[in-house]
Amino acid sequence: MTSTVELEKVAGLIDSAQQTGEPIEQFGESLDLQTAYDVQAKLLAAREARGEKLTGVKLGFTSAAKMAQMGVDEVIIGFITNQMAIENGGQMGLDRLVHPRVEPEVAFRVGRDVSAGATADELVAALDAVAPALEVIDSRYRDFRFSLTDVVADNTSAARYAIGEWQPFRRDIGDLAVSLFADDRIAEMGTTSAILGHPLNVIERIERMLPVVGYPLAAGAIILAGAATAAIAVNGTRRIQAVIADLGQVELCVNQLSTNSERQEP
Ligand code: OOG
Ligand code: MG
Repeated sequence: MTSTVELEKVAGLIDSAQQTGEPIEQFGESLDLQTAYDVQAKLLAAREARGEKLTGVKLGFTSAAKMAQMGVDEVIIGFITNQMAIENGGQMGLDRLVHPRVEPEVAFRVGRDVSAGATADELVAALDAVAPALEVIDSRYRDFRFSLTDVVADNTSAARYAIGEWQPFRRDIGDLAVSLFADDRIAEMGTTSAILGHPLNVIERIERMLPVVGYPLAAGAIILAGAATAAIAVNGTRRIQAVIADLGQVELCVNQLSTNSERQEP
């Protein structure tokens, strides 16, 4: 599928699903990987036209736990915007979400502008902070099922994110214990080594993938390195917290009164 009309149509369907929380069917074979990234670029353009600002990039499927959970085994890249940001400890509404899940991540902050052609060494040299993060993913496809190209077109299920207190950038974060709590009960445990062996290994992937998508990383941009454990469904949970040993914690509160909850998975 290469025609511009089709590209616009797919992007339009995904964009409206992202805005309304109404699920859509998968596109399947009709999308190849390049077309899926072209759809993603259209989604960003539509959001920017509505006044949203790019805040960074996210990687997906950087851990075996996530690949196994979703049956996809290739690292993918998506974008995040200011509209997706929730402050640490802040409220997340469920309206406009289909069936959100939450996962614990490591976030890096870029301290100065870097170009799309930057090398991994240049990228690492530009990092100035690291923090624990929560990513809320929400596949717009029915039943949270998709192929690799479907999920790329759906901006890698990016929906919301919260970042804990930024710490000065450091490299010794390769094997820190990660815990995910749902209403103060432990839901998932893992280690940052689950993220490609060391979260900093994502930078080399970004070096390779940034030229494909061309998203600029300006000073202050965030890089979400990918989940260290499987994701958990939000469902009726009110408070979700991730703790990363030595790095700190991050949490969000779910506003269960906001609607769309009838569409969530059991
Ligand atoms: C795709 C996004 C994967 C991660 O951290 O691995 C991702 C999905 O699971 O829906 O964000
Ligand atoms: Mg993620």
